Amino acid sequence: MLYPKESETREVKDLSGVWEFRTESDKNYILMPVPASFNDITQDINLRDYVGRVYYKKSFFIPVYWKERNIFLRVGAAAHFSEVYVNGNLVTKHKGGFLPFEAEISKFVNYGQENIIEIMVDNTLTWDVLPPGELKVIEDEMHPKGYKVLNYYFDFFNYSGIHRPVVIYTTPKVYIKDFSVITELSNNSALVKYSIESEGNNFQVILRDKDKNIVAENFGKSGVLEVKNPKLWEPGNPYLYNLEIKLLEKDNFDIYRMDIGIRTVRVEGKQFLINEKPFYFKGFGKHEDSDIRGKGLDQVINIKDFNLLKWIGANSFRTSHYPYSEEILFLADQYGIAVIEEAPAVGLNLWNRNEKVFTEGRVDGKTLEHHLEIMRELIARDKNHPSVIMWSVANEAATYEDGAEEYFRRVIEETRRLDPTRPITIVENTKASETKVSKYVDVICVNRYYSWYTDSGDLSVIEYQLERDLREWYELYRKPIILSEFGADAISGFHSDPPLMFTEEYQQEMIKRFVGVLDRLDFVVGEHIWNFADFMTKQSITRVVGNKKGVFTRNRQPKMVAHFLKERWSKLPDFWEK
Ligand code: GCB
Repeated sequence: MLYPKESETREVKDLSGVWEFRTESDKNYILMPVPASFNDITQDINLRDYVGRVYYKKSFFIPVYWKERNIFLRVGAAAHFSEVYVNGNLVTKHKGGFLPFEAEISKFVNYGQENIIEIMVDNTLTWDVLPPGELKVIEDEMHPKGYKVLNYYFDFFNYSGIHRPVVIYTTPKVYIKDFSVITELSNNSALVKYSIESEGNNFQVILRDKDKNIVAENFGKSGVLEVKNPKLWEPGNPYLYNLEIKLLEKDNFDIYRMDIGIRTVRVEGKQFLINEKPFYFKGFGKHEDSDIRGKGLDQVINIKDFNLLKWIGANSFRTSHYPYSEEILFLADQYGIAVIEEAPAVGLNLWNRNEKVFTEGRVDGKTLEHHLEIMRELIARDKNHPSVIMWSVANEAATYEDGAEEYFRRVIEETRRLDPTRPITIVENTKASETKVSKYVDVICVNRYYSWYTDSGDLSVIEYQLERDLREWYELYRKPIILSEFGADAISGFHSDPPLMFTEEYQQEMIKRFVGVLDRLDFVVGEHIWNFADFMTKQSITRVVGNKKGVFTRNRQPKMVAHFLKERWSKLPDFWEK
């Protein structure tokens, strides 16, 4: 699925801005920004914690000359179920809150007149959407009749609404629907293999370097562009070429351009190779989360985040726990930050060994169908980003359950079929000997919180426990390992010596001890700290206005440990033979 971009043959009308908004039971509309989560915009606690349907509405105009074109309406993401109406006609529906969807609306619009778009968004979580949840009616003497709660088992607030831009764009009647590129290296040249999806037949494909010089050209619907002495894309040194695709048909002349990178990725033995060099992941699990905006796209925050990643010496992050916006991936391509892209499969775990998750009525065949569909949509959206170097199919699922094995075998097999070029991982928090799934993936990602959730407050256990644990993973699977989460809550401004939990000292000392172990283990190919910044969660007795494991505050200011990491990561190269 192509990102909507302007060219000589395409126009894009961005409907971002102020929309009218109401909840299902409310007759009156209020003003609501799009994109943004609706939760933190007003002073109304009922809206902050609202569960159910909401309606967004806006008017727009379509010029008469657009009659000659196809007109598409595209929603970047709306959490979690959506229906889109144009002038009262249902034009599309979508399930899942973190991927785009679109519909051709040419026959539903009034040319040269006002049009109305309405989007219904429902944030109720069920067991057949990812991430899952369930609306429970509580029937006991302590609660009034009909009292409901939305239960979910992931650790971030269920921000809701239209989170990414809504745009209208045009194409010629016959147009470039999609394309994909795969890059390969041989000696001093690179092969850029492309294929175009279109009803048209005559194409010209041109690859230009940064100075706009043509470096390769071809004419088929699919083909190979050969680049002599290619400049490669890699973390820290992200060279981008511009690919221009032209559909050369008289009445259907179409042009689409995208910056692409030439690079290879593969796993061999203990190593994660980018351009055949052993890469070491330094970075974070992140969130799309910021004050007031919630999960709404904000390029101010996004560019600040990339500047902070550069400042601290990070070279990668994981899109924990869902696909991030396309805008973020374009920035990752440009800043040279490698991305492990994760499916929104989080919360597939009830944290109670006596309660099965992979069972009929919870994570079952319907969930699997949706998960497979998500992998298709995700790969279709992001296959051409050089920054995306691995897929993560889930975070901390109950992979020790029997039902998890067949479920994830299917998800991983489908992911590999869709994209044989990128390694696949699943992020685990089980013991090495208990998971039934890690044998199917290429890279082992593990999350560990020694001295935090276990032996709370006792930093002295870290070295012993972590080393033993990681060695066991390597002995069993012989695959490269990334420590994909470790960290401690630290409330900015809380200090103590000796270090006590929740202080900046404790967070720093914990992270220091963890990375000390990683340095000794040659099969460990990366360290991702949990989390880049403090973020909002649902309210609970273990969360102090959200999760405070950020190395930066929610307002993107450094805590003590940020300086330690900056120092460490500036000395650790991106590529090295461990
Ligand atoms: C985890 C989860 C992450 C949580 C984190 C924590 O293992 O993957 O979503 O936020 O722990 O802080 O508890």
